[in-house]
Amino acid sequence: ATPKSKHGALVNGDHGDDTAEKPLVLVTMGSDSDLPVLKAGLDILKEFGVPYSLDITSAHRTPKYMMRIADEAAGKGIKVIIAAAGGAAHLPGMLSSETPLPVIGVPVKATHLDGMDSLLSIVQMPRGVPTATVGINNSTNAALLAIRIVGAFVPSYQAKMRKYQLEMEEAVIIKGARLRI
Ligand code: RP5
Repeated sequence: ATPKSKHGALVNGDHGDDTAEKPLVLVTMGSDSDLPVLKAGLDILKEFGVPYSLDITSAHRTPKYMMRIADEAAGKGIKVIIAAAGGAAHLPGMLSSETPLPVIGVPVKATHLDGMDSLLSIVQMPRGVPTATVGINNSTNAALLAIRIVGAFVPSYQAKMRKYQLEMEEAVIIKGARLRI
């Protein structure tokens, strides 16, 4: 079972002993119903070996806890926050208003508006409160962007990103070669 941090957040790579790495990325979401959308991104973070913590912080249901998490993240060594939310998706923007860290919002397709509501809620931030926004349900790109940000300061993560890009390129070229006549 994945252990819990001091605030109840789940931490990957944390085996409850002193060897556990401190999380560099905080992945949070408005509801546990967003978790399936985040799975692809969490798999990427695991693949790259980037330690992350996982939590639920709702802008509407747990506003005080959300603000506390935003206040404390940088001091805990977190470098990037990924925040997923659907519908009136205020979570990424509200976190961004309170933390100096980069925040990447993942718009979740959660209502009859097919994620357009979430996308517009996250992308249309007022000047001064930047919030990076990936495509609807695209937690893969949120994780890759977070790794690129961390990789700007950690050469080993940047090297893994370069390898990932080269492998992706090779895979497409091989597929094309199979189709070409
Ligand atoms: C948002 O409302 C959450 O991020 C979720 O995408 C959506 C629906 O939440 P639940 O009603 O499923 O908990 O706050």
